This record gives sequence, C-alpha cells and structure tokens, in this order.
Amino acid sequence: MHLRASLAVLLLPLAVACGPGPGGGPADGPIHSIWEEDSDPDNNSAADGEPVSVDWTGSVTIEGSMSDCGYDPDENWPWTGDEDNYLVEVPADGYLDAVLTWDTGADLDMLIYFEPPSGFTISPDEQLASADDDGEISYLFDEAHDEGDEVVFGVLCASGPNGDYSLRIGWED
Ligand SMILES: [Ca+2]
Ligand SMILES: [Ca+2]
Repeated sequence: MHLRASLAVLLLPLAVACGPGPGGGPADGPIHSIWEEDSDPDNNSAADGEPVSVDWTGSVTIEGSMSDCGYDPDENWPWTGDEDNYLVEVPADGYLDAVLTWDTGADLDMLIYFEPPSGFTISPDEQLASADDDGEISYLFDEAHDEGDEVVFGVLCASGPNGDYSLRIGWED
C-alpha cells in the first residue's frame, strides 16, 4: 500500500505537466512586444536607464529616436547628440541576443552593461561601434541569464543625422 501511494504522488505532477491545456504554459507560445522610447532625455544615463516595462518572452523591440550628432573640438564639451539607455529584465532562464538597426546614415554605437551600473565611473561591458551607414549592430550573449536579471542596453551616436532606430532583444532557452 505504501509503495502504491508513493507512485501515485510521483506520477501526478508529470501528468499535469504534460498537458498543453488552456491554463498557460509553453502551448501559449512566445510573446513578442514593442516598447516605444518614452523618457528622452531622462534616459541619458546608463545608471538610470529607462525601464522597458512590457511583458515579453520571445522578443521585445524598442523603437527609439536619435538627435543630430556631431563633434566640435572647439567646444568645452565637444560632443553633441543623444544617448538612450534601456533597462531590460530577463523574462526566464535562457540566452539573450540584441540587434540594433537603423537607416538614417548616422554612426551609432551599442553599449551593453551586464548589470545596471552604479558609482562615479561607469564603463560598459561591451561597446559595439559601427561605421557610417552600417545600419546594423548585433550581439549574442555568451552566458545564459537567470530570470529576473537586469541588463542595460545603450544606444548613442558618434555623428550623423537624427532619425529612428530599432533595438530588438530576443530570448531563447
Ligand atoms: Ca532618444
Ligand atoms: Ca536620450
């Protein structure tokens, strides 16, 4: 009797887990969401990135915009332009990738902070530069993330005209 009762306890969770059923779970498929930049210029600091507060699992596509960017060596602060930082929460244990695309002809860079930075000296874990007109920068994370990890993605310009860009963060297990 005792053995039979134990088997029943063991088998019950398996039976529940196997059903695709209407109650949620993998049968629902990945969620692909869009987030529009909404706190320009308050997202200029990587230590205070704009939270991407939308549910997603498969991907979230951030639609943002850049100002005109330039460099004037005669100025005390020679760079003019825009920097946009986004705080993205990892939806589940798994791997992330990121693709930044734009068609403005501007020279954009993508910065990645493996966790939200703090302190006086902030330097990104990855700095991915483009040449003029590349129009795309992609990055694949080597290490798996845990659900709830926070990653900061920065987009900034070196030079070029204003315009829109798209930053797609993808997840897979
Ligand atoms: Ca912006
Ligand atoms: Ca900004």
